[in-house]
Amino acid sequence: MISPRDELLTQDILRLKKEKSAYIIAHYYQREEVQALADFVGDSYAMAIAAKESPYDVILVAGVDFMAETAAILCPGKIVLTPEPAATCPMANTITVNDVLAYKKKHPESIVVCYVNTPAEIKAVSDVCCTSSNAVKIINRLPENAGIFFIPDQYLGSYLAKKLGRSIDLFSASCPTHANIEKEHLLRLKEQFPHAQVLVHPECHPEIVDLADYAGSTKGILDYATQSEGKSFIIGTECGILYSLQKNNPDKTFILASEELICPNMKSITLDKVRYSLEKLETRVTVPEEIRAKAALALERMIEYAS
Ligand code: CIZ
Ligand code: SF4
Repeated sequence: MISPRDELLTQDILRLKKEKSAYIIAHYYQREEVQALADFVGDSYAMAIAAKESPYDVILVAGVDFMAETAAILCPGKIVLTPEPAATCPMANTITVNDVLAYKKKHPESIVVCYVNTPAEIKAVSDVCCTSSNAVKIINRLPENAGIFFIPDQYLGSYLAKKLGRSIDLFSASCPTHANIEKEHLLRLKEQFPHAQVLVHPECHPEIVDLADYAGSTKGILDYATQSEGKSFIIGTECGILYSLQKNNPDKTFILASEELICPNMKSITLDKVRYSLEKLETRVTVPEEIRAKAALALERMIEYAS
């Protein structure tokens, strides 16, 4: 339910959006009131395509920094705004350019596949990007005998290695939010709701993925729940997804696999900050041209392989 104050803020934002000819793109993990006013809500892959294809000159990205950076990389002529420049992804920030260069020196023939949850300078030293919704497709496009270094999410990487039956070198990072699902708690929920299907994100620990009926990206979870004959689902990803799940499936029941599936960085974007950002056209997200051009190659390759 949206509060009266949020309703006023929403009206202000919609007015400013028109005035500034701006387009608002939000991630599924955003607060409900932010998703509700966005022009487009999606996962990071769909957000990147929406930014690239948007005819608007001003794009406000309601998501963490790598999502706004991706829009800036793909849309060099446009003004890309973030309502909260400090909103970042702790997992994305664990890997350094030196980590990647050191690996490449040791394994010059290997292909570096970079999860979109990375800063621009990491994309710039990678061969191809992927998101959780297209990672299988991307890796299947690589030569069968190629060595692969998947960065930085070790759990998504090991999920892909298992699913595709190929050996993949991994980095050691993982998502602190998805780590909040406890196996014992999930087992209790499964007992309590025996008819519920368990749908989880592959950023979860493998022992959680092993207990699931389905593992996939946010978009994958959304599509699975929408198409399923099932009536109840235990959801193992960030709580913001409940908004779209419930909106698309008003008659189905969704139970979070943990009360702590909250990404504080995603939630740091509020309606007040969105309004300020549009009013002042701040904070603008830019990427130095030398890095942008190289990172764009890895992102464009992802788009080509995924389409
Ligand atoms: O790729 C994304 O948008 C994230 C962070 C999750 C997902 O699976 O969609
Ligand atoms: Fe990063 Fe995890 Fe938050 Fe996604 S949910 S932005 S991976 S910390």
